Amino acid sequence: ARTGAFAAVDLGASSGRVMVGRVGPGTLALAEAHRFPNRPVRLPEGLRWDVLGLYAGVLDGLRAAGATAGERIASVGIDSWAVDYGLLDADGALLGHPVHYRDGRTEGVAEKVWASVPAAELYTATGLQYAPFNTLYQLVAAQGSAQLAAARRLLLIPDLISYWLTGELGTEVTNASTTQLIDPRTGDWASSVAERLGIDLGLFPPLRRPGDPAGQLLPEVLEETGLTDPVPVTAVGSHDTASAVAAVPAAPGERFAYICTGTWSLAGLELDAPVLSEASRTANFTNELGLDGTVRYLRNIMGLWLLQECLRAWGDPELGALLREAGDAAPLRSVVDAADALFLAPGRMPERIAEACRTTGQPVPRTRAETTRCILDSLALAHRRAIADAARLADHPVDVVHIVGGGARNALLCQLTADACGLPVVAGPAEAAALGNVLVQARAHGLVGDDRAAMRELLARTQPLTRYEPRGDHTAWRAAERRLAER
Ligand code: ADP
Ligand code: LRH
Repeated sequence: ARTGAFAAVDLGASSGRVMVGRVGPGTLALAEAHRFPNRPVRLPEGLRWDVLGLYAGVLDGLRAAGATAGERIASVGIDSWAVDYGLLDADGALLGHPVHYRDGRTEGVAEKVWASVPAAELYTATGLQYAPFNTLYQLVAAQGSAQLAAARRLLLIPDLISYWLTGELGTEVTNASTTQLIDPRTGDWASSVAERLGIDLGLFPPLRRPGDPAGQLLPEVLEETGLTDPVPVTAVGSHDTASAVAAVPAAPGERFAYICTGTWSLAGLELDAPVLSEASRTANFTNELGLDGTVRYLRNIMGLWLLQECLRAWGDPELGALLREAGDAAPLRSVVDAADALFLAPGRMPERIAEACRTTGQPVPRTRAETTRCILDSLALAHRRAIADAARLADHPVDVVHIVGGGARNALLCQLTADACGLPVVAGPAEAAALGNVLVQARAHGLVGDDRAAMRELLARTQPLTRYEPRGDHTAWRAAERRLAER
């Protein structure tokens, strides 16, 4: 039987990795070839991504992937976090360092944008919730800068990596849908919005879709990685969350919600059409594009960022021990709004969480374990609210919650989410984005069928999953929810 080895480059906000997926009839196995930290750099002009460091990690990873596979790499796919981009000059060279979405440059930009295109109109035209880091606001913030004036091309991060690997230009559509410049009803550019805001859509290369061919590794890349010519690059759901949702191991016919938990928690539903109602807008739900014309209807929740930043402030203590202590700490003592953009910027996270507890009249966490418990309770509560709201706004009942991404490894978070939602949670795979990336490549190369449900069944059969049943007293979560709502 035919099998193939596919390399998935998956760049998360906290780490990058290159994984090798071996796919054949009834088999799907994933191995990590290389993992490297993703550490943003604070320059005098602001917070930037170390994109050259990441690209070096990609090249090292592709070399390791060749060794891990022990056979020819059939194709490479690239996904990363959303919204950010690099600009190319007229020679095709990168201009400066891509700006980090947590940089403060978009402060106050929204009001300016809404004066030209009212927020409600923007929502119907693009389906995106308001977030200060959406590419649209970043581009308006950059207007008048020397860099944007010199730019001839704009490449979203995975498209930039793809360009360096192949020399070919394209804009993958699932990630483009996070720019707030795509109409989710057509999957095409929202030209009138762009025009009214003075955003030049001509900067974006033509759209491509998951499964489209995206070039071949350049000779210098083959030399750097030791891979054997030819190695095609295949467009995947290049937004990491699109790839992760594609790899939710739902059973056929299951009415599921998903939570992609890593640096962020993205909690919501897979739908056939966007929900663009005013109620949906005010509830801050987004309609991003997924595989095969699906809509990822979800809310952004701050996610494990809250914990990552505390760990950084505490000098990186061992996570396992801290989670065990947090498990023994008093439940629901204090909660914060984990969907609040208040927590977006880096720095002073334990203090900011303490402040949020104090200003809402709740006990301030005294120890690291209590702070960690506060974060995990707050995330579980935000998960509960997002899933209940999504189900109501999309009129789409939910019987089971799938948790994928790094947070699926956090048993306490999974159990608390089951408790808060009052629903069973199926946790795993933790490397969902890489698996979705691999499966879309394998599908384009004829190794798995077209059917998304069949892809999910393959995942459910081959990937280790853990089930958490909801425990105990529901009223405590309802009370905590009310406590937050009242403030
Ligand atoms: P991203 O793709 O956004 O960089 P990941 O999906 O890799 O994020 O998830 C990273 C997070 O997963 C970490 O911040 C950590 O909280 C959590 N995590 C990873 N491994 C473990 C583990 N063994 N136990 C508990 N949590 C874990
Ligand atoms: C998660 C993610 C998320 C976006 C955020 C900027 O990695 O792609 O879906 O909202 O990064």
